[in-house]
Amino acid sequence: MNYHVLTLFPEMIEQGMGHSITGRAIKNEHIHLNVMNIRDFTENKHRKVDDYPYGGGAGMVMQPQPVYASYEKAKEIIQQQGGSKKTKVIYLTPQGRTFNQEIAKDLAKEENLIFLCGHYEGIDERVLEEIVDENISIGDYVLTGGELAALVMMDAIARLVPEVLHNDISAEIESFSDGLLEYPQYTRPVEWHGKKVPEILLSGHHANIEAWRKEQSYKRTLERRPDLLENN
Ligand code: 9D3
Repeated sequence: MNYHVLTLFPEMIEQGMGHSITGRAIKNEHIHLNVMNIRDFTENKHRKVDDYPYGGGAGMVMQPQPVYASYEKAKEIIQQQGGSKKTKVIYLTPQGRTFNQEIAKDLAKEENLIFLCGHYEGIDERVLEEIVDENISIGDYVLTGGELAALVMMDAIARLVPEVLHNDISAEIESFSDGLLEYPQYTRPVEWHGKKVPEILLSGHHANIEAWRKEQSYKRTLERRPDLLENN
């Protein structure tokens, strides 16, 4: 999996991807991360990336030239890396369809994902028409730009790349697909703040434990996320 990010805040992406499981996946070369600073592709001496909107209105609009030039550079790098055509350009925007696990699974099948992060009041529509395959939002709240949304998507997609998670955890992904929330977990000590670990978990009766956990999953889903049960 090769991630390419077109952004005005490259350090935000580099910092966000440098830790935990994604950081390790990049180090182990299971994931490649190529961050492009859109400002590096300007052709004016002040490195200006935005201008006033035609027709008037508040704020500034990102100009098409540096966005397109950074996209072309990303495509050039994809060619150099072997030139696979399995590439999607994703524009992070509040106007996109809402990201979810199903979209993550689909995008994990791609070889190259190019994330375009906007700022200001948006990006000139003409370059979006030429390069964007998918418009995606991460939810109905207002962020200051697309970078955190790109990080959320890259994190969710990375753990679906087979080499990224250890085999035991990937097996867990399969069983989680029953669509229920997880059962509660306990570890030592057996009593903490006067609260005891449920007796059944100490019993060694594996069938009973499994039944208890299934019941807990169901009760918890009913209580916290009843919307998940509506199609079951
Ligand atoms: C001030 C402009 N807003 C008019 C009401 C629209 C707007 C444009 C751009 C609001 C936020 C943003 C910046 N957000 C993103 O680029 C973004 C985002 C988000 O804000 N919420 C959820 N998902 C995403 S993906 C990219």
